Amino acid sequence: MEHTYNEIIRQPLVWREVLTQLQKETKALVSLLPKRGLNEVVFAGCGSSYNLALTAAYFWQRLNKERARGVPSSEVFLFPEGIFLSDGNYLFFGISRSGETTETLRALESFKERFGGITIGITCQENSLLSRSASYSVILSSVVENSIVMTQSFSSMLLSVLFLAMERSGVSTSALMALPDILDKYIDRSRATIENVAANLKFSKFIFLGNGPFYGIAWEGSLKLKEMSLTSTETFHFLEFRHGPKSIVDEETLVIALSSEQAFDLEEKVIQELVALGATVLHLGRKPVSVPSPKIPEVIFEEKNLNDFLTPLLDVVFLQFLGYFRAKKKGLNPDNPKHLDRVVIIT
Ligand code: F1P
Repeated sequence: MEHTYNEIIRQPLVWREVLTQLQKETKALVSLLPKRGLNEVVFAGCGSSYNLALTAAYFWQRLNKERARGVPSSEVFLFPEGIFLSDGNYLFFGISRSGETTETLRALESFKERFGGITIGITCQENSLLSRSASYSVILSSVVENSIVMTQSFSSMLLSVLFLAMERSGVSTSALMALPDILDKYIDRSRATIENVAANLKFSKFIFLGNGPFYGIAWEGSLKLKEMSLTSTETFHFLEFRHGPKSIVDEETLVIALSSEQAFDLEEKVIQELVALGATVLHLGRKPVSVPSPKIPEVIFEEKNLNDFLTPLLDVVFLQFLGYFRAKKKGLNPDNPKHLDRVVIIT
């Protein structure tokens, strides 16, 4: 079995280790942050870590009622005026599995030079440049990834940011503790649904839809499918897809719809509309669509205690499976994506 497969499937185990670490570390870290007065919290990363930043920012703002945004690391030093005001009080998160990606390191350094504010590194690599340059770091050394594509590192670093955001807001983190067991159960139950969809090579167009916290996850699913199975993909908010892009929908279109609880009714309408136009819709969410169809294969997390903070973490694992199984079906090696390096270093 490839590294990638093992790394996807080991996520329940790794999450347990990560959660044990976070229970020990996050209280102290959160107590070091300014209690109030922040103008904005900025999450920066590249590739998967940028997708993570998008969802992280949603989590943070929603839980802490502090402005937060996710940005590509390069924008921080190339077009900073689009992100920062000259006199703001910012908290900066640099997210990087390797802790060595040049753009994220430059972003952190340029932020420090300009604002001198607190920086937090979220990484899986001990002693990395990121962990040494940030004011504080969460270093997830139990996440060991041999694969080029990010799988358990993505979900574990996102879990860490969610844990920190909850801890700061005073919301109990106990619901997070149940996640590894829930994931275990649904991997057994629903992996085959994804494998079947991935095996259907009639699909030539792949559209990922997600709103709010699911938007970054939709981008991550899109990236996983691209990286592992060399597939062209597109990503939209649900309702945005109606404003033009839906003209490309046909029988060869697979839509991957990540529904939320907050906007389920409208999201479901989009799903039904796209099926009527000929698409097959792989639906991941908490609630099945009201009119089931063979053209809507579903992975439904029926567990009571889930919500729009927790479901995105489960969704992403099944999107990783989609990339993996499609790569296998196409005879590609998911461990070794074309043209990709594990870390992008700019010299
Ligand atoms: C991020 C990243 C990966 C991508 C590729 C290159 O690295 O862009 O998302 O799959 O392998 O690196 P990092 O900064 O999180 O280490």
